[in-house]
Amino acid sequence: MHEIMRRTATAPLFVCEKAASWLLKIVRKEMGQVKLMGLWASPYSLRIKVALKIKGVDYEYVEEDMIRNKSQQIVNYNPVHKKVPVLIHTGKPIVESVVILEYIDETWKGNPLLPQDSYDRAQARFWAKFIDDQLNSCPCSYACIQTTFLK
Ligand SMILES: N[C@@H](CCC(=O)N[C@@H](CS)C(=O)NCC(=O)O)C(=O)O
Repeated sequence: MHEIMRRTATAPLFVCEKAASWLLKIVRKEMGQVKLMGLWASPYSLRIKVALKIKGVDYEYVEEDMIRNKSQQIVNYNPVHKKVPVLIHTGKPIVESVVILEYIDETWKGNPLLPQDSYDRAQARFWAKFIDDQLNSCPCSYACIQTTFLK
């Protein structure tokens, strides 16, 4: 009896979960499969997460262990740098965070990431490059320090 009551109580949750995952599958199919391979503490990965959020793009996130167990997939998808983030859209990998941001902006037109005015765009690009230069010269987070120095 107890088991029947438990099942009855949790059935709506189960149905909701199934419906949500079914809807998610449809949305992903509409947008083309989007997958982000990243590292939780990577500011470069975070950039991509923010851009996808602004664009409202649904995606699958795969956390990579860049310190002890770099996956073969990362090496295959990014053979030049072997780094995250890697964005995979409809099976094709895009690497380098700024390149990925441009790809996202060109692929999903709504909510542009860059300003309309070309001078303002130049300013935004300047700051993006400035941040890149700072991050390159000063390892910015524990995980990045680890991936850089503790190999
Ligand atoms: N210029 C690259 C930098 C990416 C990068 O440095 N990623 C780090 C994590 S923060 C990484 O994957 N490191 C792994 C390694 O050096 O082996 C970008 O903008 O995507």
